[in-house]
Amino acid sequence: FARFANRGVLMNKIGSESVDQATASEQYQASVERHLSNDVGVSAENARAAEWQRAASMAARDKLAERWVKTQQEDTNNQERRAYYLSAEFLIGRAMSNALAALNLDKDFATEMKKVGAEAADVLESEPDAALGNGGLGRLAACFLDSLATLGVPSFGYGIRYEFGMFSQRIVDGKQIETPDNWLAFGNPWEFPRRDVFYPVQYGGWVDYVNGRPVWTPSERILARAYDMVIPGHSTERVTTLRLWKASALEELDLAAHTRGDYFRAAEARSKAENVSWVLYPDDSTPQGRELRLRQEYFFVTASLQDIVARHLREFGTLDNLHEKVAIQLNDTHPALSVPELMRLLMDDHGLTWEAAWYQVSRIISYTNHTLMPEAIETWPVGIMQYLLPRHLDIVYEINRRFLAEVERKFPGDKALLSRVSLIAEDGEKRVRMGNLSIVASTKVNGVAKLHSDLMVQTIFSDFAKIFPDRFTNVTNGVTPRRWLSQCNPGLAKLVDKKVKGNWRVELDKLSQLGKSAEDKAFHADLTKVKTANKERLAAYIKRELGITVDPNALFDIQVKRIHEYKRQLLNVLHVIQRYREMIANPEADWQPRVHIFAGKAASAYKMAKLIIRLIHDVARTVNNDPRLKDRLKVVFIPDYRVSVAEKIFPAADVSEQISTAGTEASGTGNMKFALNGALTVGTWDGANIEIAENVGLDNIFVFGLRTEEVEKLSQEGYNPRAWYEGNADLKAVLDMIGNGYFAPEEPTRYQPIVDTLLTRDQYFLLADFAAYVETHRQVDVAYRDREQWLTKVVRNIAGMGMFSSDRTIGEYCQRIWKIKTK
Ligand code: B1H
Repeated sequence: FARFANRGVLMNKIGSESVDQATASEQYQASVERHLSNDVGVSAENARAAEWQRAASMAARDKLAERWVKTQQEDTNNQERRAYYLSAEFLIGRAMSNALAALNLDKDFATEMKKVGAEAADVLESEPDAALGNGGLGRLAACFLDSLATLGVPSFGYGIRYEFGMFSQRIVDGKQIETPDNWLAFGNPWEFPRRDVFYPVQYGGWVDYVNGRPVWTPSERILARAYDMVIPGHSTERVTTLRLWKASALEELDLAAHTRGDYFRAAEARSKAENVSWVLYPDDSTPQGRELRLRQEYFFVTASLQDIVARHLREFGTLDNLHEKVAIQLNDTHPALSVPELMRLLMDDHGLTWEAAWYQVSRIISYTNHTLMPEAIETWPVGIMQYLLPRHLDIVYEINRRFLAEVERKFPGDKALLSRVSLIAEDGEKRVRMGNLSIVASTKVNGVAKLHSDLMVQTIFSDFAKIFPDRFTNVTNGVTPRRWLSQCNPGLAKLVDKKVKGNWRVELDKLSQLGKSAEDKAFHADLTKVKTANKERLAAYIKRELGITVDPNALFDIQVKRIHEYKRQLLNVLHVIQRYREMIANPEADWQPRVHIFAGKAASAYKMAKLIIRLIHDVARTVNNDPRLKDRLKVVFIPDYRVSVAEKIFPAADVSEQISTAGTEASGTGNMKFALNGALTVGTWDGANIEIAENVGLDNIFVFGLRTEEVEKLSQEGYNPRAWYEGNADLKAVLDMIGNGYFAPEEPTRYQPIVDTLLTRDQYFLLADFAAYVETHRQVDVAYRDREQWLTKVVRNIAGMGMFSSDRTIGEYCQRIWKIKTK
């Protein structure tokens, strides 16, 4: 202690920030060592990387806890409106590097660790990812928390503490194998279990009307227990809270059963209850799976709303002003049960009338739509709702009755309209439409990129746009520049620091200053050095993971995202095969060496996506081992794509593949991470690609393919993929190779299903876009060879990415949707 006290005096005397900094780092290191001994229980001499990691995160957590207490106190005192972000997914990834950066301890960490004989990189690598999400939607929620904290917005994230997150992906003989993600196996040093914060969650039973008042008698009751994670802000001491709910039984043990010797029964209630928060998205192809998913959605919705109401009552003692102090954002429809649940809480538990409750609910809730794909729009069979949530179904019916009456008044006699906008789908099995429910109750409904928001009101929600013209808006997605530039690409961040005045990490617009260096040769040389180092780092990872050697001087062309037909990884493969054909036909030509990198997971029940993964592996095997190519073409599938792997991939890309069929990708956020890290986009006129193009300039992006209207027109006219196949000899040859078993001689029919769907249906217009795509890649090769020109484009990309910070996005939510002031 004396050591620090002296430092303090010294610091005050000379007032030097660097001494202050050194002190902070030394104090932190001392705390790490204390935790190592007191909490982890090992000596510094014997500690392994994972043990240092635990100690280091506990020490960081201590520091964050101080900020947390302060933030909570400020928010309680200030009584400002809070934003509550409800999401079934938060794809956080690792927390350590981000925490160190927020605490300004990141720069000395490696040096301090070295002193005790530990390698900082190994310590950081030993942290498991918190993978409580599937993909873009979940990662967006995580970026939003980072920005909420950084902007100092009074806020909470609410979700589920899944015991098992997104499955781990292993590849065996080219096939995806899913294994459980036991991320909590060694405990989670970042979380604060709040043992005194829990709420009942009830399911089933029936509803009686006693003197006209509904009384729900549930048949099952479990508990939701709060586990908090602190989310640090950057360049501020403000933090936000991610509160995740874990399911538990009311009584851990049926003692009577145990005494009878019925141990199975004794533990049954517990395991049944805990099942609710056990795994992220149980496979929804089975009825049991779907019911569990509905249980999960209600579980985190009711716990979060009860918590919000309890906090408000503690702070204000009345619910009259709830709508002035609470803004709730629904991240897609997964938390849409918030609508009937908040009505139920206000009416049944707190005695408000229907009108008073609705007045509040419709001012509190807003909804973000993330997809136009019909199969991803949630509906729940009325039967399951009746059985699990009878009171909520009653409320949904009453909302619907009143809403349809209002529509009938505005548009008299339009029966078709009524049936289209009804909250209940009546064609076939009756189902509750969660999107319609969310819209009817929302203050604002937003899409996630300009095109997506436009299509949303022109297509799936056009009736609602007529009924509620002022309700719909756009808030284009963004990503946090802390994780996705500063932390994942320290080399580039350092260059940006040299060129850009001001704190670009929290004011990303400042990147535009790079524009003046777009043609600066010395800057180009620095950028090349950084990119090459990042490619070497990824090449080493590929070597370690897969044993494949790739040349860091080759062009790295990368497509990473969930495997989905609409995202068209297959189109990418068709181009690779076409290139392969051209190269073996003319092996002496001066081919641009390329590495085509893929990564992504397929949903476990999605057969076609899994077959695409297998095809990528079979093409890789063929291409990578063909001596005629002399290593100038490599294909790599990096397994188990996740946030921590993404952090190694984005900084190493030369070309970013964003090739969804126009009109299908709501926004994309990987596209932003690539461009921010100096990759040029090959992309369709879709999602946020369009706004990226507008911001970096059309000369600095490779746009190809059919536009949304053209896709629509082609489809109206009757799209015949076979005609495109017959009409393009290259395309025909490529598809024939796949169909004839060229890539799977041991089982020539393996890819027949792929060729069949492409020739008979081709729902996503791959064949129509093939020629333009191949031609665009020829242009990419030419452009890449002109190094100065290419690097100018790279600079213009980075310089143009200022608006894609999630700080800008959250600023817009605050201003236009939540009505919350930001500094
Ligand atoms: C997005 C989802 C999604 N849109 C259902 N919809 C899910 C739908 O497990 N489920 O049931 C999970 C996720 N995810 C993505 O959201 C869009 O496809 C991206 O284009 C967009 O960038 C991202 C964030 O807005």
